[in-house]
Amino acid sequence: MNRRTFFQTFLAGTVASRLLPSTSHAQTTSAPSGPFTLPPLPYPPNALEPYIDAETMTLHHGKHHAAYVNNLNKAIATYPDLQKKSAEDLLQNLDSLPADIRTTVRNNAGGHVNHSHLWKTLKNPGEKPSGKLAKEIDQTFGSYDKWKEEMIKTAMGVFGSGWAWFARGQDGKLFIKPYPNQDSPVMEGANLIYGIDIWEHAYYLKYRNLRADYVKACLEVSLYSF
Ligand code: MN3
Repeated sequence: MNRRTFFQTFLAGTVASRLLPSTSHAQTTSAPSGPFTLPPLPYPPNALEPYIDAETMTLHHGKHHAAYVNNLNKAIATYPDLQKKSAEDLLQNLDSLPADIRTTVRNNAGGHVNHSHLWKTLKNPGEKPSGKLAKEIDQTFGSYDKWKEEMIKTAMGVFGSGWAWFARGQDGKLFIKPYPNQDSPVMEGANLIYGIDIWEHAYYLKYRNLRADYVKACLEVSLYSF
């Protein structure tokens, strides 16, 4: 089954109804229903086993990511103008936001953007970069293995919760950098390519304190060639 067929089958299946926020739930919760919504996982939660376990995926997507979306909607509930903006737009213009919601938007729009990208880049089995990006990685980091080393070093160096991001800056150059909390390269106008989530919610159920094993596992289930 190729990825597309798989995705279609998955959407048609009962798993989808458990992952997609149901209308009845939206009606009974006090969280505003929009404008931001939780994107469905593009695969079943067990698709990345044994590297990333189904329970972690279910909680990470259905609880943690959902909370960022709900909290972002709540923060802008009384600001109709902000509801028309994209999450990326909000992150790139934090200084222009009302001071009382600035930090909440930074954390939750960041969480929404970072995770929306993360789900799309995970796939089992992982693929190595190909084409133009592979060449650029060789030119920028020396080789794919050196790039991998740099990702691992950056991910291991994050103190507390945060991310290791591989992204393309506004100047067109590739870079790898650590970000605290839910900060995102998007805040600097960069384009996300691939991130490793270093919050304990992303790995603690399966990996406990063994962050290095989790980071290596991420690199096994990652799709870079998009
Ligand atoms: Mn996370």
